[in-house]
Amino acid sequence: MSLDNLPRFPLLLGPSPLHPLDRLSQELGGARIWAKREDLNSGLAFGGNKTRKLEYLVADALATGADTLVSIGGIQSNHTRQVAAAAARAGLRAVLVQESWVNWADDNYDRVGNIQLSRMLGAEVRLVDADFGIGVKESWEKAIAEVRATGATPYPIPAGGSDHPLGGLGFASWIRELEAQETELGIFFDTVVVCSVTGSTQAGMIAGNALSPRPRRIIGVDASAKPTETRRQISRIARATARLVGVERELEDAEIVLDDRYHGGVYGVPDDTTLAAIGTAARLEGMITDPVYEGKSMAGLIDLVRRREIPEDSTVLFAHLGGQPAINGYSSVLG
Ligand code: 5PA
Repeated sequence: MSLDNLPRFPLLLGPSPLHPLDRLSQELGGARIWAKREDLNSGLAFGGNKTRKLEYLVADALATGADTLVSIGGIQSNHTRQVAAAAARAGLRAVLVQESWVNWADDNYDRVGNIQLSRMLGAEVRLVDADFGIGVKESWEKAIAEVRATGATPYPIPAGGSDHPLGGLGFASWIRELEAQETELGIFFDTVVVCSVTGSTQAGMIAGNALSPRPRRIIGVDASAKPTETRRQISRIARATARLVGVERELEDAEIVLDDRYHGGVYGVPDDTTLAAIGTAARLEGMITDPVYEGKSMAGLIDLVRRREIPEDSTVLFAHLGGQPAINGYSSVLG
């Protein structure tokens, strides 16, 4: 099997845009920094990294005769919002389990942002009281069984579309897409900084990188605050995806890099460093990052460039994976 002949249901508008972050680079005084924007990858409900993964999962759902996508996330899950949008586009139903993963006090937290959008997109949203975890959840298994009991055909999509045989494909192809853009622009990004929680975004990149004639450093920034679980999941998905796309060697542990210094202690809660990074990207670049994911990977990028852990002569790419709708549930600390 190779990346070229795996079926995809088209959800993207084309390659996601790339642009330099000149004022941020100048402020930090080291590496040249660019961004690749998954928040601008599609016309579907504000896009994001899951839209790219879902091209493969929705194709599989349609091929296997499923009629209902069943997925899971936190109340402000970006993933479930993108499942809702993809279901609408593909003419499928969506049942979304939204767990209380984050203990956040804004009184509109369960009405605005992602959850509002999922409801507008026609998904059936089920609120469940349960803690954060990237593993298989009982509430999700129950929802799958309930859909089946009604006579419908569920297509189970795990948290983040990650722990699924096709979950790593979207970002293995992202590396291909990036290589074509680099050739066109005459540039090479020696380092990519990417936020990781359920792991298949980074895992796909690692698998795609292993196929590449010119591999680069992929630095994951953990936002799960449970880095042991996230690292284990990245490693498993990267190895499975590598086999699926035809990498003919075992991946080495050194290819799986997850930095656990920037998660702020708790999933879904920004600390002062996260909020400062969000402010810096907004005020220098007009670029919005969210308090759950990209605010944390932006904090990582800023610190790694400042400390020269990403060297001065580097050209580094910030993978912006979306997530902005959640800011509406965080007005007590943002703006
Ligand atoms: C998410 C995930 P992975 O889960 O593939 O590691 O991606 C991390 C990530 N940035 C980074 C944004 C904006 C994300 O939404 N979000 C999850 C969700 O339910 O939204 C899967 C956790």
